[in-house]
Amino acid sequence: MNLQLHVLIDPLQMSLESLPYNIQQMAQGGASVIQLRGKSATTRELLDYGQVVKKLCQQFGLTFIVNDRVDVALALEADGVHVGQDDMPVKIVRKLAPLMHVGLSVSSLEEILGAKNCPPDYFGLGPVFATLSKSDAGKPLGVDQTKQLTQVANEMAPVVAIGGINQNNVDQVWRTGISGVAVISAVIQATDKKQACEQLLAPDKYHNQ
Ligand code: TZP
Repeated sequence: MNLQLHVLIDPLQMSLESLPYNIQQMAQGGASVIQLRGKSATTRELLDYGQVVKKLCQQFGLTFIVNDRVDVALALEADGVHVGQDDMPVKIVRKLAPLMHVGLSVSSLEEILGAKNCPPDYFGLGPVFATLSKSDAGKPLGVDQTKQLTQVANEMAPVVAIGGINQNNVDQVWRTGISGVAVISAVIQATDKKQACEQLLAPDKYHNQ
């Protein structure tokens, strides 16, 4: 699974009509994973919207992951599901969805070590920086702590960094040993989503200009 760039999309932030163009642009810019994260969407909304997202991911060669909702991931036959510390434990997700990629959010050493018995396929580690996109994201780890925690987590599974990552700070994040970055605002709020993705993947190219 190519972990390099996850874009989290919410039906509230991206209209159904804009999905074909936006997902194509993100794929062309190097995004590798689309994660459907509709915290305030109804189950029906998630299914209807997710079905369209899944088709587009297949069309453009992207991995399709559903946040939190194992039932929705199964119903949509998604490629994977991403769970948090308060969601269904990885061990039970594996039982219910043995073929799915499973991501697990972690934000401390304790949470990383807690995954030892049943590691996910990748960790989502953060928030690296302060973020307005998740009200309960907790205190930012900063780059140094992200690097230390990534070293430990990498023994179990590759790490995708998340939280406040944008085109101006991503180069420091890439130097922490992570395998990918996950963003909301840095791509969703950009008018040119292809360029926004490119800049997250090749920071030096743009910073040196
Ligand atoms: N988990 C930790 S931080 C975060 C999530 C879902 C939000 C990331 O959004 P942004 O806009 O890229 O900071």
